[in-house]
Parts: sequence; C-alpha cells; structure tokens
Amino acid sequence: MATIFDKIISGELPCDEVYTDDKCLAFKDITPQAPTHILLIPRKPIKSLQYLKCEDQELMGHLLLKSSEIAKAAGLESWRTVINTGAESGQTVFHLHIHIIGGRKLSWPPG
Ligand code: DGP
Repeated sequence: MATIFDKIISGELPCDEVYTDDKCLAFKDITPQAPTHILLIPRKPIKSLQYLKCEDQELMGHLLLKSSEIAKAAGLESWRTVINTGAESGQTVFHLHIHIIGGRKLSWPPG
C-alpha cells in the first residue's frame, strides 16, 4: 500500500522540498519538533531499517552523507538524526525516513 511519502515522491502530494537527487528526497516535516525538522527519504520504497537488504548498503551510506550535508546547509552545527523502526519506537509512516532535528537544545534520553 502506498504511504504518504510514496505520494510525496510521485508528486501526488506536495511537500516543502529541501533537497532532491535520483536516490533520495528531503522535505520539511509537517509537524516540526524543533526549529529545523527535515525528513530525508530514499526514493526506493523500503518500509524501515528492519527490511534493509545487503544491496541497500550504498544507498544507506548515501543517505547518511546527505543527511549531514542537508543539516549543515540548514545552518546547523549540532543536530540529531533519528530513524524510528517499528510502531513501538514511534514509527507512523512505513517508508524509511531519517529525521534531521536541530535548532534548539535537545534532551536525552528520548521518551
Ligand atoms: P515517524 O513517526 O518516525 O514515522 O515520522 C513520521 C513523520 O512524518 C512525522 O514527524 C510527521 C511527518 N509527516 C506525516 N505526514 C506528513 C506529510 O504529509 N507531509 C510532511 N511533510 N510530513 C509528514
């Protein structure tokens, strides 16, 4: 079943785009938890980290590198990257995504 993020990738739903290339797309989170809250998603429909395959190794490296570039381009020097995996962790959209969160002091441990 197509998720909201699949519909954003296809252009069926709009987003506030931050970065795009042939492997991934980044856009602002609709319910930001901090002054900067960006979601970075692969174009490939991977449900979560739970479903990664060996063939995804290069893609995941690409995503991590891009997450750093995107955070720095947003003016951040300190930020948190979060990948929720599974409903109990807080995952609500089952298309793998990296949260890039910053612009305020973040507490630890997470709830
Ligand atoms: P997670 O809880 O880790 O599955 O994060 C899903 C995030 O997706 C959550 O922070 C809210 C965001 N989100 C949900 N629907 C939309 C949408 O239609 N547009 C955008 N930009 N973000 C969305």
